[in-house]
Amino acid sequence: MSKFMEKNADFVHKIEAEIIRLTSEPQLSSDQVVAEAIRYSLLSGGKRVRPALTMAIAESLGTVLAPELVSLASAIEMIHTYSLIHDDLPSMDNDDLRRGKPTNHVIYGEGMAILAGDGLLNMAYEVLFDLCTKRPDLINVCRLIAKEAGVHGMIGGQSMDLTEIKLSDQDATFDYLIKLQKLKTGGLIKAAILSGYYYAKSMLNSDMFTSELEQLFIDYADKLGLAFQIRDDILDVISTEDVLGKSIGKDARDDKLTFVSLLGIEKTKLFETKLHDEIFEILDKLKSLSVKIDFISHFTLVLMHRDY
Ligand code: GRG
Repeated sequence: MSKFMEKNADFVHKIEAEIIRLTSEPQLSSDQVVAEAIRYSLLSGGKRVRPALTMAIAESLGTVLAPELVSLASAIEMIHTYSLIHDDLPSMDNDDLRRGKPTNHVIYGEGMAILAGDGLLNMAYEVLFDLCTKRPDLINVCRLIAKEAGVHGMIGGQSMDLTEIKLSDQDATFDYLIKLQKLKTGGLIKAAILSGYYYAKSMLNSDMFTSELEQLFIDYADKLGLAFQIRDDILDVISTEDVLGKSIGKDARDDKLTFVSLLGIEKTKLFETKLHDEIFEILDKLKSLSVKIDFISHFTLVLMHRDY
C-alpha cells in the first residue's frame, strides 16, 4: 500500500471508529427505529472526504491527530450524512439509490428519514458543544461549521436548487450556477477545510498563520468545492449506476441546471481543467509558506479524478 493510501485508510479508520462509538450504546440507545435509520446511512460506506480533509489540513500545518480533531471531523461527517438523507427525499431530489443501496426513506419511510436527518444534525451539534466545553478556543470553528452548513451555506444552496430554475429559464446563468454550487456542495467542503485550518491555528499559536495563508486556504476551499461538484455533474453523464452507486442521467431527465447541461460536456471539462490548474497554483503557494502539502496534493488529485 502506498504511503498516501495508508494515510487515507488511517483517517477513514479513525473517523469510522468515532462515528461507531458516537452511534452505539450508551451514546445512542438502540431501541428506537430512528437510531437504526441513523446508523444505516452513517455507516453505509461513504468516502469520508470531508472529515479526511479536516484532519489532513490540520496535519499539513503541523498538528497531531488528537481526539478533539477527530470529534470535529466526525461532526462534519454527520452533517454531510443528514444532508444526503434529506437530499434523497421525494420532496427534494427524489432518489432511491445511494452508495449502491436503497436510500434511507426507501427502507424506513419518509417520516423516519426526516427524523434520521434531524437526529444526525442534532448529534453533530452535541459533539461540537462537548468539544467546546473542553476547548472553548474552538468556539469559532464550531460557529463556522454551523454557518457553512446553514442558510448562508449548504441550506442556502439547496434552497436555490429547489427553486427549480430550469435550463431554459433566463436566470439559468453560469454565475447563478457558480453561486448555487459554491453554497450547496461547496459550503460543507469549505467548513471541512477551514475547520482544519482554524483548529491548527488555535493549537499551534504560531506566526505562520498570516492573513495571506488564511486567504489561500479560503481560495483552495472555494475552488475544490466547485471542482468536486463539476466532477459530480460530469459523472452523472459519463459514469454507470454500478460504478457510482446512485442513479445516473437523472440531471438531464429532470431538465436540471448543471455545468454539463449549461456548458456542454467539452466546455465543462475545459472549465474543470482550468480549475485544477488554479488549485495546484494555490497548493504551490501553500508549499512556499511551509505547509506540508504532499498528502493534500495527492488527495486533491484523487478527488479531481474520482470516478465515483
Ligand atoms: C438537504 C440541506 C440539504 C442539503 C443537501 C450537498 C447536498 C445538499 C446535496 C447533495 C447533492 C449532490 C449529490 C451533490 C453532488 C456532490 C456531492 C455532495 C456528492 C456526495 O458527496 P460524496 O461523494 O458522498 O462525498 P459519499 O457517499 O462519499 O459520502
